Amino acid sequence: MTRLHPEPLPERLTALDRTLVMGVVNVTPDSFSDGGRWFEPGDAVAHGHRLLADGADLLDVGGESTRPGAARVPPDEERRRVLPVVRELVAAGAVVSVDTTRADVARDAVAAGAHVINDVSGGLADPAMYDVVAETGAVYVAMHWRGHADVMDTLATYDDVVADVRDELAQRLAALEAAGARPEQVVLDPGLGFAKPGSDNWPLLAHLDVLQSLGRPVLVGASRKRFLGHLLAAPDGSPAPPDARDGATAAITALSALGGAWCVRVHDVAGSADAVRVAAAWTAARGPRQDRHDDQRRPIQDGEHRA
Ligand code: PMM
Repeated sequence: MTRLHPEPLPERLTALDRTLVMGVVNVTPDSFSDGGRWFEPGDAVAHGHRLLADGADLLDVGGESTRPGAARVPPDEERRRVLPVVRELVAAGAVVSVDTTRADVARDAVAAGAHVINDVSGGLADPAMYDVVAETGAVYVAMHWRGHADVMDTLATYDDVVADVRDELAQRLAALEAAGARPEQVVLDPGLGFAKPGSDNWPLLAHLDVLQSLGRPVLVGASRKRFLGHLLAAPDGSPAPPDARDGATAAITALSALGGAWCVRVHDVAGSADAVRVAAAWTAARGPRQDRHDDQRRPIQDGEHRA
C-alpha cells in the first residue's frame, strides 16, 4: 500500500488505494450551494444516508456557513445543529468529519464519535484548537485561511499564490507539532475560494504536488464553488448556478485524483465516486504495464499474432 492516509481512521478507509470522497452535510440555513435544504437534524441525517448510498466514504457535518459575507453562528447554536447529526450518523456506522472552527465544538463532536475535525481556519480562528487536536488525537484537516467569511474577500493578496499557500500551511503544520499534535493526524487543504478570487484557484489545483511536498495528504474542496460558476458562465456573463456546477466538480475530482489528492469534499457524491474510480483504474493501468507498451511498439514479426 503506497497511499498516504492520515491516522487514525478505520481500516476500511485506509485499506483503499484511491482518492476518498467526502460528502457534504450542511446543517445551515444559508450555505451558498445547498443552504437550507437540510436544516432540520432529521433531514440532515437522511441526506447523509443518501450520500452514503451514493458512495461517500465519509461525511462532513457543518453547522456554520462559510459563504462569502456570512455572519457567524453563536457557539451554542452551532452545537445544537451539529452534535445530534454527528451522533446519529456515527451510530449508523458512518465515518464522520465535523466542519468547525471552534475548539469546543470540535471536542464535543469527537466525543460524539466524529473521526475527523475539518477546520477551514487551519486553527487561526480559535487559539484552543491545536490543544484539542493534540488531546483528542483525531484526524485534523488544516485548510488555508486568512480570515472569516465577512472579510476574506479583502485578504486575497498573494505574491505567488501556490508558494504563499504552501508556506502558510507549512507554518500551520509546525504550529500543530509545537502544540503536541502528531504530523500523522494532519491533512492539508489549499482552501479553494477562501480569500482566493477565481484565477487564483486554478494554479493551486494544477500544482497539488507543491502542497504534497509538505509530506501530508491533501484534501480538495472545489465543489460548486464560485470559480466554477465563472468558468461555466452563460454568453451574457452570468455565472452558472451552483447546481449546474456538478459536472465541472466531477472533472476536478478526476484530475485531483490523478494529481494524488487524498480526498475530495463534494455535494454531489455520485459523480465524484465514479470519477475517483476512473482515476484509480487509469493510474493502475499506467506504471507496471510499461513493458507491454514497449512490446506493442515493436513491429509484428512474420507468423506472430498480436492479441
Ligand atoms: N469549503 C467549504 C466548507 N468547508 N472544508 C474544507 N476542508 N475545504 C473546503 O474547501 C471547504 C470546507 C465551502 O462551503 P460549502 O460547505 O457551503 O460548500
